[in-house]
Amino acid sequence: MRIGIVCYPTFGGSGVLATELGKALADKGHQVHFITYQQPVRLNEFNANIFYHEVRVTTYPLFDYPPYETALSSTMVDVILNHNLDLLHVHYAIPHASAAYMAKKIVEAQGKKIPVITTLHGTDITLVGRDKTFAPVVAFSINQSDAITAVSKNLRDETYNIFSINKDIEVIYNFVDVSRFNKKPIDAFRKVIAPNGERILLHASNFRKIKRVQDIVHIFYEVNKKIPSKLLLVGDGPERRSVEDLCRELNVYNEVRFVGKQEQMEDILAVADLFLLPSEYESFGLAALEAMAAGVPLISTNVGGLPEINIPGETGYMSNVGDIQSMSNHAIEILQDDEVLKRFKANAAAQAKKFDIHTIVPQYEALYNRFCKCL
Ligand code: GMT
Repeated sequence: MRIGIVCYPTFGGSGVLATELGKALADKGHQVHFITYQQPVRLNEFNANIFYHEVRVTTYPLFDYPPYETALSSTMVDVILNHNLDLLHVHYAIPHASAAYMAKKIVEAQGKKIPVITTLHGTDITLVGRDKTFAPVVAFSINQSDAITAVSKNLRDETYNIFSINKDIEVIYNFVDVSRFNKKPIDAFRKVIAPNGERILLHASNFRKIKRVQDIVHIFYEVNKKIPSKLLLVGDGPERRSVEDLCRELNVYNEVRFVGKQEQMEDILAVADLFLLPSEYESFGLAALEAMAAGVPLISTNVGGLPEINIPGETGYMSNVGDIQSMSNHAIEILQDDEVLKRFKANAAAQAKKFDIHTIVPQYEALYNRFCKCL
């Protein structure tokens, strides 16, 4: 099958998921065409079945806002026609679903039919998508998609609550390549981070407000009073400065390492003991699933799709948003005893297997097949 994948090429969960999906499909013999404004960060290996088409936006003095969506639709048209695509799979509704609708209509006028599948990822619905600036276009273009998927039951339900959607939304969960994350820790790396065998707490995100990274510092502050520990913060974003300030204020800066954006998450996760995700909302929590695949238990909030992956008392614990005390207590409970930690680690790894790439990718293929007569 010849599949066009449209996504954000950045470290965000939707881009990571879309890229991993494209790579997995290419490994299975499909021809995959990525259409984005930049090479996706996880597209870091050569594969003869993978093609990359850059969306270039022409600048012109008249344009205070260069029309990216128009350039994206035009690139889609070019790729659909010149590579005879069988379907377009767009990740994150804004502006990918409406750009795909436009491209579909343009090629239709030239006699080419192409199904469009839209995967909803989270903030494209619950945060940005519902904003009045975008909502009518988002709702229309979702309804015009030939198939719609959401990454959790919660996101499916939220989409029905927020928009008037007259089609089925199929749930296809985020996935992880369990074999990739099942790695032995690199001793030298662990020693650099925790020279005296301290427990390692980890968080990875885009440091947006919705992630509540400040809560992590407060939780770490409480844990560190009781258990010798270090905090590794992976990623970067708008809240980074304020998080650093808080670390200094609480006098834990020397126990915290900001390692910035990282591609080799499997090596970092291999040395971690606990993953913290105290988000305000999380449609699924792909970063947490990757952690669990590496055998790292999860302390999270109980919002969005997180209850669909985190089993309290087994793979970790869940608390209300902002309940730092509860999250700290749970973290201490897991970390203070070697045997307890070992049990939680094993459970986390076992739970991640339910979301393995080999289970979930065939669900996308089955969906494609329903809309494609080419196989
Ligand atoms: O988490 C982010 O802010 C990035 C965002 C994205 O779309 O790039 O992630 C969303 O999609 C991921 C992949 O489906 C989900 O695992 C994340 O939970 C979701 N983030 C939110 O809902 C906040």
